[in-house]
Amino acid sequence: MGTYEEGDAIDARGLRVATVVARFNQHVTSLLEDGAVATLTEHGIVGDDAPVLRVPGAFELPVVAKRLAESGQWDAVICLGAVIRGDTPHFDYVAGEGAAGLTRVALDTGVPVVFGVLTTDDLDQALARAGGAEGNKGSEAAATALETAALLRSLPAPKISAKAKQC
Ligand code: INI
Repeated sequence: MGTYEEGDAIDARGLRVATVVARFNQHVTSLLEDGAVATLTEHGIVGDDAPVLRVPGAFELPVVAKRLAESGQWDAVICLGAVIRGDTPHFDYVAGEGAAGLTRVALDTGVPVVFGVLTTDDLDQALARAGGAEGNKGSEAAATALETAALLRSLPAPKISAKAKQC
């Protein structure tokens, strides 16, 4: 069974991973996108196996992630965004509902939906996490997507769906 320790090579062969990027705060999210694409490419996931789609803001990530996850075509969906408190009177709604929506999509569909959304107090903190002093959270989100998808692939297929169980 494919459980990984930090630093282990991930067996990403054959995985197909879609990335959705919020355009809001694009000067930050484009850096997250660069990190995610670089990590996917390092693992050989490129071209039609690694499309990048864009949405207006982080609030729109869940609905697009849901459509992708429900298509059955993707082993994981990476969602990237930047919600910055300083500029955002409705920070809590955008960040909170975005996170809740992505969690729901992952649990409803069984497809890993990775939360690569920065939620910071200011632009400097966001830039530090988008390829600056704190690393690149887009790259980390891609590694998380690959590891989780590879683990799920190694586990037995579900026999009962979450929805059927509730009935
Ligand atoms: N969207 C973001 O991704 N980041 C933000 O910081 C942000 N701010 O500041 O408001 C933001 N707002 C837009 C939001 O995601 C939706 O696109 C909009 O509310 C329309 O639904």
